[in-house]
Amino acid sequence: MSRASSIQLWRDLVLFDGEQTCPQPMAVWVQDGRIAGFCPEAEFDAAALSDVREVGRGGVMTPGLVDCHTHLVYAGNRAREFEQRLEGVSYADIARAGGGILSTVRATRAASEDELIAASLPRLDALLADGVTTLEIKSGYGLSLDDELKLLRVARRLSQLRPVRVLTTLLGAHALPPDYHERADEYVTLVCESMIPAAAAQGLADAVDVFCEHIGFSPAQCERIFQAAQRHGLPIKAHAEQLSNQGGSALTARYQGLSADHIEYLDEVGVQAMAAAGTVATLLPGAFYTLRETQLPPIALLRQYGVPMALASDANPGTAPICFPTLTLNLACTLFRLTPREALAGMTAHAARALGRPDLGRIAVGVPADLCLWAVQQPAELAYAVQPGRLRQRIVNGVICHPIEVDHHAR
Ligand code: DI6
Ligand code: FE
Repeated sequence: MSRASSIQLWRDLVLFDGEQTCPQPMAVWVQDGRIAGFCPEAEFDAAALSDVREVGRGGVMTPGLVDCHTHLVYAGNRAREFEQRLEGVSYADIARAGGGILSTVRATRAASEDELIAASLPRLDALLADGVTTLEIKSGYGLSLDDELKLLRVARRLSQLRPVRVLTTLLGAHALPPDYHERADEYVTLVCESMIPAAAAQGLADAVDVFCEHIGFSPAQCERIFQAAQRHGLPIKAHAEQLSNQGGSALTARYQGLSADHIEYLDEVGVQAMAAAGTVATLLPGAFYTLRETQLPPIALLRQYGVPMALASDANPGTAPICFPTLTLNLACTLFRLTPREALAGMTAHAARALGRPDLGRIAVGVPADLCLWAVQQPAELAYAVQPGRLRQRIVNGVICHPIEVDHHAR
């Protein structure tokens, strides 16, 4: 472990700062868990720093990856549903028949906190092994007060078991539980008057999310939830325009939402609303891929209006059983035609912004030193090749958590 007050130094790096790649080789140094400085290698003056330890040389350095949309905590799996979809049954039909999200709810309600930790840790470890230093974890497979709080507690506990930052999101309005059949408004009241107040009072949620969709909750129901969240001081976000255009993204923007996520069916009016509010567009190509969706998110409009695009795994048992962040970079480029630079910014600086943490996901003096060192020669390779095992170091708060012998020939 590299700790202590001495300065840790990385030299001769190809540096991606969260927005772009620096044109010349760079040196970066870290002190007390924060980025203390960086400059072109050619201008680096070792004599100007005392008590310096070189801990890496060569390779590509990026901010630690930020996965800003995951449903990582759940029990069971949905391989049978995967087979059904291969036989031609649609995701929406499976959901209407009580499968889909609700089948994971049944398994998750039956699981203890320890069982959920055991089920979730391998997924978390897969994300960390591919460079994640911050992730969001949603509830949403409990759908009762006690079970939703249980999932949020498990998410918080995961952050104590591994060196990673976890932000938690209450997604009580993920699906209507069977006990509230045809009583959706009453369920929304439970979310607003029990779940949100309890999660806020116990410090278990950093944000509130909704599934605004014809198989989820209506815009009017989502709006009640946004208002309740804001009364309790919690920022909001939404699963919006995933399967149809409900105007959920514009609604999210009206409540200064952190992000609108999925957005395949987003229209220009929604894009304009997001641009005006500063709401981030979170793209989830893993779900698009798994569902074999054909409606592309409006990437050209998002670029035109300058809406920041974040990129996330959506790791979940139904629509994105994918815990491989650099594959997500590849999917964004291959399926959505993002540039590798946009994809990387989407999983660093823009994802951090989607979590309300603009201090993360970038390389700047004074920000927390969450970094990755990769055994590749150019940042674009991370999106280009689908290949595990390229992470050399993962640094969280200045601590090297994933130490592999530094390869001086990495670049
Ligand atoms: N949209 C999604 O893609 C996930 N949740 C949501 O609202 C899917 C969750 C699942 O199928 O378990
Ligand atoms: Fe999701």
